[in-house]
Parts: sequence; C-alpha cells; structure tokens
Amino acid sequence: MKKRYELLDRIDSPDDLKQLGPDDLIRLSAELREFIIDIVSSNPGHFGASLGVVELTIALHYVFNTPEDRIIWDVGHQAYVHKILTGRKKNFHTNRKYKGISGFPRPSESPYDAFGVGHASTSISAALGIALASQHLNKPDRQVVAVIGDGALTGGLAFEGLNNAGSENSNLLVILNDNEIAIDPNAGAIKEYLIDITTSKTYNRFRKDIWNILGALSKLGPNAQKYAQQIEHGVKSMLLKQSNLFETLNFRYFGPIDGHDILHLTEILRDLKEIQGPKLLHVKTIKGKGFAQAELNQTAFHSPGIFDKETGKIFSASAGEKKPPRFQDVFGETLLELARRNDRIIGITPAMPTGSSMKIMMDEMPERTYDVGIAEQHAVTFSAGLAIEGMIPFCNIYSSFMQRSYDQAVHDVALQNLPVVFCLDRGGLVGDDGPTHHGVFDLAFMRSIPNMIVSAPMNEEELRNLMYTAQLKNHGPFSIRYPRGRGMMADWKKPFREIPVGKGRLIRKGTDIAILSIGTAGNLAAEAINRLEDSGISIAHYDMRFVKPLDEDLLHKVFKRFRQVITVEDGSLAGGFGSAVLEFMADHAYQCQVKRLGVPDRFIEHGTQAELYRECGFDAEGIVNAITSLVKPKVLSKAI
Ligand SMILES: Cc1ncc(C[n+]2csc(CCOP(=O)(O)OP(=O)(O)O)c2C)c(N)n1
Repeated sequence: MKKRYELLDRIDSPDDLKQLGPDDLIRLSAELREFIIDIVSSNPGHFGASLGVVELTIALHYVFNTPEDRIIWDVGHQAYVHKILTGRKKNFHTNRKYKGISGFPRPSESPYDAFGVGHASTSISAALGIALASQHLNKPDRQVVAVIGDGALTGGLAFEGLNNAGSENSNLLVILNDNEIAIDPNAGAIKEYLIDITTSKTYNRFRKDIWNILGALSKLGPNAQKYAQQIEHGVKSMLLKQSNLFETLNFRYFGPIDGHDILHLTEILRDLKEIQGPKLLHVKTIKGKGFAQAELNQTAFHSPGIFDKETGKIFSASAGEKKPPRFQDVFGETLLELARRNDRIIGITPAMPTGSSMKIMMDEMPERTYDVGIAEQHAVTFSAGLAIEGMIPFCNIYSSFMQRSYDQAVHDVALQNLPVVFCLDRGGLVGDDGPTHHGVFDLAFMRSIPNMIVSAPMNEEELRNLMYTAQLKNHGPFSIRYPRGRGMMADWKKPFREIPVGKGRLIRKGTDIAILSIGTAGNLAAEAINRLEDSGISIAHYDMRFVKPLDEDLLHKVFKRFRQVITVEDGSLAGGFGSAVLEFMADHAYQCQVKRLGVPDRFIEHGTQAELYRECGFDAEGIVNAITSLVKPKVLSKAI
C-alpha cells in the first residue's frame, strides 16, 4: 500500500510548498528524508548528498521564486529533493531507469532544472552566465543561485568562475555546501582552509557581531538596512579582504551557518536576496544526514546500490555467489602489484580513489599515490611533470571526465611524448548515470592525438597484461580503457605477459565474414557468434586490442580474405574504431562491405547497460542481425 505523507502528499510544486508555515518545514524535512530512503534503498541512485541538502533545498524553493529565479546545482547528484519538490515526486520511482527521469537536473525534463549538469565544478560559471544574460534581457530582479559542494570547489573551473564573477556586478549567490567530503574524504588545501574559516574564533565572533548589527538595523527599515549593509561591507572588506579567500575575490562572504537549521536558513536567504552583487553563503551540512549508516559511512553511501532501509546493510552485487571481479578492482589490484615491483610507478586519481579502486594502492603506499581533487586537467599535467622526471604515472580518469583534460593530453603529455599511462575507467555506455557519464568519445578523441597508444582490453587478463606492458619500457603516452562493471573471468590473476603493442589477436577462425572488435564489446560479438553456431555461417573474430597503432598486418589479411567485415565498439561511431578501420580500407584501396556497430551520433539516455547496448544495436542480438543481414544463414537454427 502506498505510504502516506501528511505534508509531502500535498506538494507538487514550490507554490504548494509556499503554502506551508515555517514550522511545518521541519516536519517536511523528515518526510522528504523518509521518502528518499524508501525509494533509493530499492531503486539505487545517489543517496547521501541529497539527504544532506534537504533543508537547504526546501529553504531555496521556499524563499526564491523558482523557476523564474534560477538554481544551478553543481554535479546535480544532490538534486533529488529539488526534483521531488518540483513536480517529479510521482515519477521519482523511475529515477535513472530506462525511459524514466534522469538522476541529474536536465532542462529538457523540467523548467525548474535551470542548467544541465553531471560533471563537477560548472555551477558558478553557468550561474554567472545566466545572471549576466538576465541583465541583458532586462530582468534585474531575477535571483541566480549556484549550489556547489566543497568537493566540486576543488575543480579549477569553479575558481575560474569565481574569478570572473568577482569582477562583474551580477546578482549572483553562491552557496557553498560544505560537508567536508567529496565521494572520498575531500583532498587538498582548500579543505583545510574551509575548516579553518569554520573554526576560527576571532573570525566567527566578528561575523556574529556584524550579523547582529545588520539584523538590528534592518528592522528599522530599508534605508537603515542599506546603511547597515554599507557598514558591514566597509568593515568586512577592510578586515577580511586579506584573510578571507572569497572576499579577496570580491565576493561578500556570509557564514558558516548550520545547513540543517531550516528556519535560520530561510531567514538568511531572505536577507541575502536584498543584497546586490556577488555573495557567497557558507553552509555546513552532514552528508547522509538522517540515516545513521550513511552518516557513518559516507563514502559507501554516496551511491550505495540497493540497501536495507532498516539496518543500512548494503546488498553488494557479489553477495552469495562468486562473480568475476569489477574491472576497477582488476585495475586497483594490478596497479599495486606492479607498483611493488617497479618503484617508479605513481598513482594519480582526481577524487576517485574508491570509484577507481586506486585506494587499494593508496592504503599500502600512501606516499606513492595522489588524490588531486576533482581536477582532471591538473591530474594530467601533474602526471606529465612526474613523467618528465622519469616516474611512470598511472593516471586513472573516468572516460567521460577525461574529456576535460584533452588539451593537457595533447599539449603536456603527447607533444613531449611522455610515458603517462592513462587508465580510462567507465569507458563505453555506463548505464544509469546517463549521457553526462557515458564514456563513449575517448576512442575517437584519443586516437587523433599523435604518439598516443590507444588500447582497450577485451577481458580482465588483457587489462592486467596491458598495464604490465605499459610500464615495461618508455612507450610514450599509453591509454588503456575499460568499462564499468564486471568482466567474465573469475580466474584472472595469472602471471603477467607482455602484449606486443599494436597487435590484435585471432579469437575464432572463419571464412564467410570477419568481425573486428575492440574492448569488451568483443564479448558481445563472441556471444553473437555462439548464437549463430548452427547457422552454417563461418565467422572469424579478431580482438584488435589497439585502436592505435592499428594492427595493419592483420587488417591486410582480413581485407584480402573477406568481402564483408563488421566492426564492433562500445564507443562513438563518429571517428572511433570502425572509422579507423574504414580509413585503413580506403587508404589501401580495399573494396569491402563494412558494417560498423557502436554508439550512433546522438546522446544516449540512461538505462541499464544491456538496455542501452540493445538500443544502439550492438548487443548480441544486434550483432546477430548485422551478421545475418550481410550473410544469409545456410542452415537456420532455432538459436537465431
Ligand atoms: C568532472 C567530474 N569529476 C568527477 C566527478 C565524480 N563526482 C561526482 S560527485 C563527486 C563529489 C562531489 O563532492 P561535493 O561537491 O563535495 O558534493 P557532495 O557529494 O559532498 O555533496 C565526484 C568526485 C564528476 N561528477 N565530475
């Protein structure tokens, strides 16, 4: 039976919310937490971050006039309360499901989603653009709010936005949601700075005095309020300009305040609406607030999967049966093994120690691993610096976040032919995170960079051996991309074997048609071939391993022997592996029918990986169809 919520059941929009009295807001916060716990425990998604901003989100929609006023969420993984309050409560159970609502804000989904997000540190730049556009459009009263976490603030883009905003007189409010954690404990000096500013007694006494004067004067009317603001600004800028980072950047800094005190929050947001110019409100929150296990184990409850809402026990996907490992764990364990043998190896992760499993090495060798914050650009140039002095950096970046570091890969690494090993995790369609996180462009964008080796293992053992090969000698830049999720091999920890760079391998002999695959999409091809076992079609299968350098000897043989070729990749068809094969064919004037399977030239939404492979036509069935459309089955079996 559907659970009843006394207040939440009445709310489908911020207008409904505004009908509540301030005292109801506390009860509504509790109901929202219960609603989220109820749904996210059985339909997995991001969890702790939304619980931490329940009060903040309610306060924002209570005080501001959304959607006319704009709220821009950074990353957007914390926007579940926002979604529920802005008309998506009834659909919330479809969150991240195929054809359901997105796990991130999307303007195409709702007018309340002011800006599309998924990657970190964009909110301030976007909000500044929106604020200045509002001035150009003669909407001076519009309020624009960016909500950014302390983790996302470690990204350089956030500082580029602050720097620019500080010199523009826009009506911009940045809310710093400081919960002292990213996915893993936040990294870098900013973290210390935020703790200092929160705990500094002198600073806080001063701030309180100013706030009290401001409060007292504001009761005397608008002129007194303006006067108070001027005093406050004058005194503050005199005393704080030197000591407060945000004030130095021309922001007026307010806080830190308790982000779970909803009444105080609404009061302060009301006051801030009246203050012109760029301002920053520092809010302290607890990630996972209201769910004990999530507060205790914030990293695991960032995105926990299915869990027991009573006990907080996370049901790990591998519970019970022995499953093949996740690719990230093969990476993590192999890196540690290699680092034990080769003391030049250094591990670098931009804020994803747990997600990438670099934590395995970090725990044993903290001095040889660096979590550099959510700073992919820096991670790559930092790796280049390590490499130029003779270290062998293994720089692990999720494929879609690597898009940020393209120039660094070109200019800082490849141009100097430095031996940075790029381990690109979450390559291909990642599933329920959707288009912001699909890692589908890397094969195409990496292969256009001179000197770059571009590889993608078909299984765990190959991943291990590619990592081993990459550190054996100086190959220049070497990228290894692998997908989200589990592989096929329970028994993957075999002795290391060097893989000849630029050499593919024959998986299966055949005479009628050749399939050339790259990466784990090769397993879908192998499954398709198995399904066609009794069809009478003789199918050759090659795992190319490298998009660059391409195995030209192998391709010459294939194009001499076969008139029909299918390429399969979990990546963009535009410019990807299949394109490379076509270029080879044209360059050598082979005439052959080539069918390319992969991700078409459009953004693919969220869903399970299997659903998305099917949509793109390179699941096993899609590959079977492609084969049978090119070669007529000689014996039709019921397997087809
Ligand atoms: C460019 C980029 N790199 C990495 C990530 C992965 N990521 C998602 S949320 C997150 C942590 C964000 O921390 P914070 O901003 O403090 O928000 P919180 O989850 O603590 O509320 C990271 C690293 C991302 N979304 N975008």
